[in-house]
Amino acid sequence: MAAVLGSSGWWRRWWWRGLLTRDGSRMLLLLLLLGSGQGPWQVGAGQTFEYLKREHSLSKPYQGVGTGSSSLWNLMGNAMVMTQYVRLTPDMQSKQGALWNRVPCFLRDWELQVHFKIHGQGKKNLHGDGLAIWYTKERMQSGPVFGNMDKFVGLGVFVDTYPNEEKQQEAQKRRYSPGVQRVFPYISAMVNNGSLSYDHERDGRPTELGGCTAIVRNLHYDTFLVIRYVKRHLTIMMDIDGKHEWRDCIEVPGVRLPRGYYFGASSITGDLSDNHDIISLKLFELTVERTPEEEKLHRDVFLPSVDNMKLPEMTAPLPPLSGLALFLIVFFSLVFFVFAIVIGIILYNKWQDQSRKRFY
Ligand SMILES: [Ca+2]
Repeated sequence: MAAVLGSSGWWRRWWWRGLLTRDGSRMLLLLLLLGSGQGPWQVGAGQTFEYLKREHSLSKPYQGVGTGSSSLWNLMGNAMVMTQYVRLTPDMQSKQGALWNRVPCFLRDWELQVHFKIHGQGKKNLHGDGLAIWYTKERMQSGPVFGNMDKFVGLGVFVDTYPNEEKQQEAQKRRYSPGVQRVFPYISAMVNNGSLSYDHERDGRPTELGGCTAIVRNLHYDTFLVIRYVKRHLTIMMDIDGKHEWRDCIEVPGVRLPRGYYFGASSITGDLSDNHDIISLKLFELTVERTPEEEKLHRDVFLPSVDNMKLPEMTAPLPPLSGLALFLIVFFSLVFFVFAIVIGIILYNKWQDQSRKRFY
């Protein structure tokens, strides 16, 4: 058993997942019965199947990474492909880099497993700034939010290694009220419809959906993050203690994300720096059953939003006009126009008649 489960990363991940499911023993039995090969695998209490989607995944030896239009993944800025990882930024000041999937994702329910490593020379709080994982409408747009554009449209998950807000408070000799301070490195999530700015000076506090402390720097074991999106439920978990267990970080129901967005990862360094490496990104399609009511509720959306959370400036666009509505508007406009011309002609003739009478 140990030989089977321990030999490849794939099995290990499944083994860990098995430990986490409520029905772990059943999962293990299933693994042993099915032997090796690709999914689908049944997870949990018989509701979910998973399939690895190669077109949205990245792993060694990174053959599909490059600049060409045939590449599955494109690099930006200072990002570099090495043999064991894709380095978003090196441990040097003022660098930024990104990695973007070229294929839009049209899955309704998915899970992204991120194997990453953040390490560098900097001692406590003298390193930065962290990395971000994206599921957004736009791709390959460099900017100030961990190397990506501000006012993005979609989901951003940030592994923030530098406490900007805390450092400012310290400089102003102010203290946090208890329960407000966040311990860094810190993972947080943000959903944006393109109207919100990420507040870098406050580490995204005004717009965060949730977050947790994640001590992830300079570790000698592998660190993972998983972003799961199932039935509009966003769950973020991490495996950063070297214990091969997923630990809860963020859970938000009612997250509406459109389909057809792109997965990406980005990072930035400023005065402080770190190596920000992506070792693998594995996207799984989750096949879940929906009741007819859920089917109705989970219809496609055109803009990202979060239920019961009034984010400032969040405004939905007017629904696009249907063909019939457009036809009726044009038709009645024309009728009105013709009617106005006819009235105009009649009035003009009457006025002419009257002025002629005045002459006689
Ligand atoms: Ca920060």
